Amino acid sequence: MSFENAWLQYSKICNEENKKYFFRVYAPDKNRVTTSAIQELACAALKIFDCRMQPAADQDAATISLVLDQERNLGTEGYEITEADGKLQITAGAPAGLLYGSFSCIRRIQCEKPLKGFQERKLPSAPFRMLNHWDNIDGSIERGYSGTSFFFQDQKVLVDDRTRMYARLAASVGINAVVINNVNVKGNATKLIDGTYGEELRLMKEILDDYGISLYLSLNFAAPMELGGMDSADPCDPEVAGWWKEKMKELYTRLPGFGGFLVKADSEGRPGPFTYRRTHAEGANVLADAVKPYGGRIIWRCFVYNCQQDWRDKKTDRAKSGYDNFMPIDGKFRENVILQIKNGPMDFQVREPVSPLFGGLKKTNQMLEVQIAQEYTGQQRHVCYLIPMFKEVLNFHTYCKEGADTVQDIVTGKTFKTTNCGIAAVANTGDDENWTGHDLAAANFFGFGRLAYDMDLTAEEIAREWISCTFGNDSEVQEKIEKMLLMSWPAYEKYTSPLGIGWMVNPNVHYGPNVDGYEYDRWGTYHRADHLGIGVDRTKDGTGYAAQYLEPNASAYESVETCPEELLLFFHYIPYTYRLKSGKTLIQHIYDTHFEGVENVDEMVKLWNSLEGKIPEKAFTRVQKRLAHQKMHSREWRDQINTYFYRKSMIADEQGRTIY
Ligand code: GCV
Repeated sequence: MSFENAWLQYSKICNEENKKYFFRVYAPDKNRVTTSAIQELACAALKIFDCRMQPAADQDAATISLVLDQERNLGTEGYEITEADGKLQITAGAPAGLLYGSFSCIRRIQCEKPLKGFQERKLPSAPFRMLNHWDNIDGSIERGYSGTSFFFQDQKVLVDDRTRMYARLAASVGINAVVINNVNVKGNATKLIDGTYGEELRLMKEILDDYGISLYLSLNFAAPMELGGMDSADPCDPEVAGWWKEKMKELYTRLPGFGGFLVKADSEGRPGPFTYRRTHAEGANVLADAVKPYGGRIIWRCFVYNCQQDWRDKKTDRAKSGYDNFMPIDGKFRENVILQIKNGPMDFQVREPVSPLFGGLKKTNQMLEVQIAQEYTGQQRHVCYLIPMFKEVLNFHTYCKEGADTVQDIVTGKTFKTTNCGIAAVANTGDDENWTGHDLAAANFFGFGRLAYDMDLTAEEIAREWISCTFGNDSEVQEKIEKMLLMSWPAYEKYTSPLGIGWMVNPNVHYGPNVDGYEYDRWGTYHRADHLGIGVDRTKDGTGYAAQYLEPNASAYESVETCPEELLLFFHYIPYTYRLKSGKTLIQHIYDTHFEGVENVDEMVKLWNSLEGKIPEKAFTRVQKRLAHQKMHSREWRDQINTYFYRKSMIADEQGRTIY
């Protein structure tokens, strides 16, 4: 097994029926993306079947044909696969569709499913399917848990074989845009938009272009000052606007076809329009106007909040800030601006409600941001398969439009009839041999892409595909790893933060239990536990956050009786003696779930250990070590949380288990 190949292992499979399609390929289109598709099919044929695929003179002589056909309504990224009489045809409206169709055929043979009779028609669910890398120009990665960057090292941009391998992996699951640098743009990273790194970025863009992936950068809103020597970055100052226009002209001359920019402004110390008493629409629009002549886009993040809260103030609420900042300017953004909204109103906790901006915003392009880097969900040392969480977010009903009101409807363009929408994930890759540190964390990278391209897939289907492509089709391996993946997010939730409360982590590093870590921090993210109960009152008597939702969600969250229990403590302050629907008291629920979560981890350890000999040794040992850590660490979580609440409430565990 070559770990660098991740799920593109292309391990040997003896299947004469599937092999017979991989002899002669016909592809009249000579576009670079089509060429990548042919190369990928040839590579798979050779590695899987020992078969050297040859070009065919015409379609009649071919066993597999890649055909462009504008009449089939497949857009620029959809495809159709048809099998007839021992021949496969992949049809698409544009080369990217041929590439995705080719990867689909390859996945099918990796999963040992028959190509005979195979018919598939797919159009991507989300128009934008992006990865956001938080890589710094010194090579470090903010919230990176898989080594250092493969895009940057020591103030340099890296372009090498790994860039191509990355592009193959990303394209194989349907990713079509990547932001290579951290949204916190500092130091030399600001210079990524001028000529300093022009040649390296040109080379990188060429490789990404080969795989239908657009290159994006994060930019520094204060660049007119830091690079241009101006004394202001006021977006409404004509000189500032002129500076941006000139910069973009230079950049697009160097990098024609460049995608655009991702911007974090007025957040966590980053500069932004607020400094000049301008709105975020004014901030985004000045950039949007500058990139518009070149077809560029501005992806503007809604992660804007005041991180200097006072615990005595029970009205100010970080959860409210995204909505408070962006709802008043709905409709004020240019058409080439997309607002990127984190899935929850806080920050990638193991459980949060869906951001009320989804459903709230009606006149602005929107994109969902999730995080596959497991910042708050075990940092790629714990197994935590996040696709089930993303499915829940996508299936959430906002009630903004009858029949088209889910987050999925919004980000796929169904609700507001647009193609300026999509889904982005904060990436979980680094220069570790296996890309993601934890071998099982690769399921999140794979899964995110597959889900973004095809939101009809279930989390189970995605897990099974990933296991087959990575570890093969042994049924025991399949069943056990699938079980581990699917139990992992619920388990993590059980042994960490109960019922949507979140944040009980060590500040800054965001790893390991620390119930009061943020409670007494100036950052101001509270759980408000005392000797009687716990939870944040976000009803109208509290911060008023629940009212940001459309009805009937607002009323459902407002009342303790109708609030979904998994979010109870997010919305309400609840006494420890309160009886949940299960009949258990809140305190007993906290104890029970923490014991259960640890038992779940023990089960995962057993499942993995029983696969010894069936998984390549290096991967087996690597995962085994991380599971041993997870086992120990889940106990630490259980004990700290249980002891904390026992000491606060002085109510003993009904089952008399050890609580320190
Ligand atoms: C890139 C959280 C993370 C930060 C991150 C920020 C963001 O606060 O801890 O590391 O910064 O989110 O999404 O911008």
